[in-house]
Amino acid sequence: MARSGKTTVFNALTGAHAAVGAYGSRDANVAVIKVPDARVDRLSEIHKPKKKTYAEIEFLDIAPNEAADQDKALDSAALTVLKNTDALVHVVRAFKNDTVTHPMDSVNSVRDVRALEEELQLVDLIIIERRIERLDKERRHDKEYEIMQRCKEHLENGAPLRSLALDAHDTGILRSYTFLSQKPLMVLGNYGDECIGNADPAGLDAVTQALGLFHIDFCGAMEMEVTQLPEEDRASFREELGLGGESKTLFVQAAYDMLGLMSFLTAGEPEVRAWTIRKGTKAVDAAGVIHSDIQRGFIRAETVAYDDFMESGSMVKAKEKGKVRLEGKEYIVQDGDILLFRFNV
Ligand SMILES: Nc1nc2c(ncn2[C@@H]2O[C@H](COP(=O)(O)OP(=O)(O)OP(=O)(O)O)[C@@H](O)[C@H]2O)c(=O)[nH]1
Ligand SMILES: [Mg+2]
Repeated sequence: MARSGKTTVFNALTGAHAAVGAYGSRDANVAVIKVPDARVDRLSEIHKPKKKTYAEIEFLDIAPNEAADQDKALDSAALTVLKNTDALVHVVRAFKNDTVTHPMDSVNSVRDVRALEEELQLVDLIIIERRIERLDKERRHDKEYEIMQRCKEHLENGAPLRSLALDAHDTGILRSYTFLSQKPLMVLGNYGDECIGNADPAGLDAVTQALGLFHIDFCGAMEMEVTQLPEEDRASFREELGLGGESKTLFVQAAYDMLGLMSFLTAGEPEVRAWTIRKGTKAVDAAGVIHSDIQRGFIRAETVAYDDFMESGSMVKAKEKGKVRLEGKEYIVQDGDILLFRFNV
């Protein structure tokens, strides 16, 4: 929704300096953040690599809908951007600020959460109805038709597609549509400093729980201020403001949980690096994230858990203690595994 603090939150999380309050700018802001990971830092202290590489997340901050019909948050430009994302973050206004008008004239975070959910569902429903019409015309009453009917019914009952049970085959058929209500969605309550220290002042816990959505609270304006300070001053400033833990880390954690992601690590003298994969990924597919040659020529993955490695202090000691395993293609990689792939090309 317009003026909820999207660009402010975007700046806070990415360290970018996109113009805040720039109503009517049409292009999306784009920035990449490095995923904070203490394991990468600790391993780098040990290996002293030439290069230290964190996992990355790309953020898009979409422009608001400045069309006359202001109760719609999304216009066609915004929809096009959103379709190509892995997940959505709904920045919901919870801050008070008399100089910033709310598109619906009053601040009501619970209403806004529901409104966007309904809007996403409606966008999908329109596409599905058109598709069904088309299939009817062509008399193609096939598997796709059947799934479209199920989706339609589900949406008409007021539920998002992300809560529809689908098998792998159905998911495949729906994939190219990139339905918005099927994407994971995180509600980010954007609070002003008047809310620091209060528990859930806008009542977002209950509504997000009822809708099955992830939810975090965030102090956009304050966090942006902190991000724009020199690194060494940030911690003490956070403490002074009562901002608590590192909110970028909390945000990334929530995003990883929501998407079912985790990291494995590679560590050596040239580079220490974190790689992002889905939970449940096999070793051979994890290899493919690094390079298709390593996947194709996969022989074994030398594997040690991060904690075991740290306890041992070095690879040699970890081997002596029997903490290093040789895993095959089917091994399910665990969060924090340090992997060294043996391969043949
Ligand atoms: N008091 C207060 N003001 C805020 C907060 N977050 C954003 N604002 C103000 O709200 C206005 C809009 O902020 P933006 O970050 O541009 O919001 P946006 O959602 O990107 O706005 P559009 O892109 O125009 O839809 C600016 O004047 C911000 O200073 C906050 O946490 N507290
Ligand atoms: Mg903006």
